[in-house]
Amino acid sequence: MIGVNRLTNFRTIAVIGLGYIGLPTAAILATNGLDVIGVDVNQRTVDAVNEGRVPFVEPDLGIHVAGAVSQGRLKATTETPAADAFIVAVPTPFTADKRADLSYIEAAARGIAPVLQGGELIILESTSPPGATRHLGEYIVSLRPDLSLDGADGRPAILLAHCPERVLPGKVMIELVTNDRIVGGITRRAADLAKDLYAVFCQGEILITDDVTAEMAKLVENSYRDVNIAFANELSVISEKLGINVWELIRLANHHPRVDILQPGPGVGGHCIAVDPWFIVAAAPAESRLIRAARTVNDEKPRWVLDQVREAFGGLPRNAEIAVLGLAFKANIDDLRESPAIDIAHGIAESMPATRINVAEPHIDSLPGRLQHRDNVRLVPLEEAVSRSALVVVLVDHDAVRALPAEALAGKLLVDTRGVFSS
Ligand code: SAJ
Repeated sequence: MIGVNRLTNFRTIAVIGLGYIGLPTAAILATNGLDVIGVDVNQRTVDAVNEGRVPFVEPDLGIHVAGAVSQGRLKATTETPAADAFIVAVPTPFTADKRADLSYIEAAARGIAPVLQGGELIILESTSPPGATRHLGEYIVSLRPDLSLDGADGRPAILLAHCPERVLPGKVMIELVTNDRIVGGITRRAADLAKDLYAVFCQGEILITDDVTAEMAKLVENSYRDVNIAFANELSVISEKLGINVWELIRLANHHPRVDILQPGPGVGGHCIAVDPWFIVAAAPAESRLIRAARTVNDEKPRWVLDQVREAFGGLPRNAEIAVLGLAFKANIDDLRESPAIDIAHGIAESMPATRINVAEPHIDSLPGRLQHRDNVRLVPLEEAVSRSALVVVLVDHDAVRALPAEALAGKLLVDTRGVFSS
């Protein structure tokens, strides 16, 4: 039970969801001396963690997980155990009408509710629409009417807080420690306790606010980035029309002391930036005009890239092959979620069924479902993809792609959505 000082407050932490955020958080809490039980519905994930392995690519995470497991501080299970604090880090996908799907959060709540005694801290880390933390708390209390969110009617309180994760995939183990953290409590006591827990490993500032402001802060950060990427993507389309090099244009404009334009790409992918702005749009549809427009600009970019590819291919012999470099949603990771590169590769394969498409993605062993069943698509090593093909489409600026020698590309047509060879 929750006591007075930090070390006795939190002996056992349950982390619900051992994905890209939950597992790093579990590992870092464990390597900082807490007993952590990771919970996941996927038995293979649970088995991997118990063997000290990480079922996805994230630099430096492996060493943390292996160390925590070998010290006996980190265990994984499919059943939610009793704990002093619970960190919920499950997906919040969006529905067909672009609203947040809270079903994973509710499933986590159904696991937590039976093991509560009152006094536990429950932190929602999943990126959430405004009101989700309160919804989680009220949902748990509806399952456990003997508890409350504020000690009302003498019922023991459970302490609900939202602490959005803001780490960058690929740099998670560094940013978990160094980023500032926002902690929004349904009550001040919940926020204070959550701050204590994050202080175990977070060296950044831990900033306290209410639950809805914390939820919005996370959504606003990603929308800010989305709007700025949309600006860069729009510039790339305008530059193409004007016959100028967008990377040179941005590089020059960024010499101004108050201008810092981001980089265009094939579109915006990942589970965060392509999704979170919609949660704001859903909460305030009439008012979110710029946020919605940015989403539309970024969502339309893959279609524009596909048109570029088809135009470039038009001038080649009919038996020419196409290389597609990269499928991940950004450089040096294996995450294919919401990846515009997959949409583009799929669009190329579908619209040119007689053309062999040589996909190179150094971070995966087999093609994802949407590309697997297309007869004209093959996953091949990078060098082979380039050497076989007359048209090279760069979709991800992986280090391995950047390292390709200029001679390998000599004489080939290039659609370079990342400016790897064109900037
Ligand atoms: N992208 C561009 N041009 C750029 C920057 C990014 O096209 O100049 C594209 C990327 O290729 C990728 C997408 O945008 O497809 C998103 O990549 P990202 O690196 O901007 O962000 P994520 O999705 O990996 O992580 C973001 C981060 N949010 C912010 O930087 C505000 C991270 O800090 C969050 O923790 C994460 O979302 C999250 O989980 O919400």
